[in-house]
Amino acid sequence: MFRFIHSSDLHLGKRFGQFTGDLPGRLREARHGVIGRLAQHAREHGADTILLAGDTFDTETPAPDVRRQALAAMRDHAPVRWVVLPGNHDSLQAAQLWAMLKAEAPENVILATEPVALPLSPQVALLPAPCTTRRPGRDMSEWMDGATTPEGTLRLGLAHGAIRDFSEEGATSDVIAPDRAARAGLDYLALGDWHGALVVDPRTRYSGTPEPDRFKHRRPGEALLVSIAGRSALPEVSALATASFDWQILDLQLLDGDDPVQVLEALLPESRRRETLLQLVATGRSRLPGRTAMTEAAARSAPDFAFLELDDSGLTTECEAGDLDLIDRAGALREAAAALLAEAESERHSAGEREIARAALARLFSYAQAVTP
Ligand SMILES: [Mn+2]
Repeated sequence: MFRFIHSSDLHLGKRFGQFTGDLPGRLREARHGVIGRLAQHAREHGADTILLAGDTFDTETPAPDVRRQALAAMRDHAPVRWVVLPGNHDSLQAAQLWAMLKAEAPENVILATEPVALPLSPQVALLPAPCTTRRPGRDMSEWMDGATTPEGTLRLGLAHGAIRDFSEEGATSDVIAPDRAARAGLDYLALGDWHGALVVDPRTRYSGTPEPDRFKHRRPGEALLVSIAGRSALPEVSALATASFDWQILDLQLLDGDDPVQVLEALLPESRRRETLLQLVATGRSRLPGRTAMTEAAARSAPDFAFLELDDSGLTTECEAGDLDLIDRAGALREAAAALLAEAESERHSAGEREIARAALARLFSYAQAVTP
């Protein structure tokens, strides 16, 4: 029985420049913390090896502290053994990075930088397919088909890149053959690149990133615990929870008659708000007062969360004369409100312009509410 952990896409050192305040630093630190969480799972489950299927580092030139502290953390968890594969973000083109890693790597860190069989034990051979450049433009796992390993040895593949339609960055030029495991007689093919866990076939999986870094995948961060009983056995795979932050997209669908504030508040998670990044996507229809109240409710709750963003660009505002009456019955304010409403709903304007008009109308509405005795 051989048992190991399959992970990928740690993206250590990622900057998260789209966020402000302390959050980028907290998210970066969480990625470093994954090293310890993976090692703890390895100890608890009796796995002695952790395969990292590429993009361990976010860039070809990670800051020295990112690189050195990652290696030190890995060393601290010996005898757990780490296998680090060059991905597309940290490809072999980053010659300086890999030279420094080679010089600094502790004994329990194996750099899988060459497409040659690596013995993980007398019974287990690892066939790595390191990315030579950011976009190799060919299937780096092809060599595995002809790789010879001793009779009876388990054959594990380790590769990084797109398969079929699954490319994290929308590129499809360097596609790994979806049936590579079968073609190369692999017992298991550990893939990286796609940031959500994904089963390609019983012997081929993407682990996804252990610490989510975007809203796209709607999956928690996880790593895979893989056990293989022998050459003919199918791998047994289970997911291990590894993330410290939750990234959630929540669909806020509003129907006529819904109270948008109630719908919003029922949707917000109760616990772990400080570790939760939320994207609320509002769709459907809402009246102007409800919409304004919902925006204000979201703004009131936002400080509880690591991040909370309300995207209401897909929400249609229903505005009746009575709603504009709440701003003013006549005069300059009323005229401005009517003009903004017309702009917010005009097909002649771009989505961005309509959004600005909508936001201005909502603001005008809330000012009017505030000054109404
Ligand atoms: Mn990646």
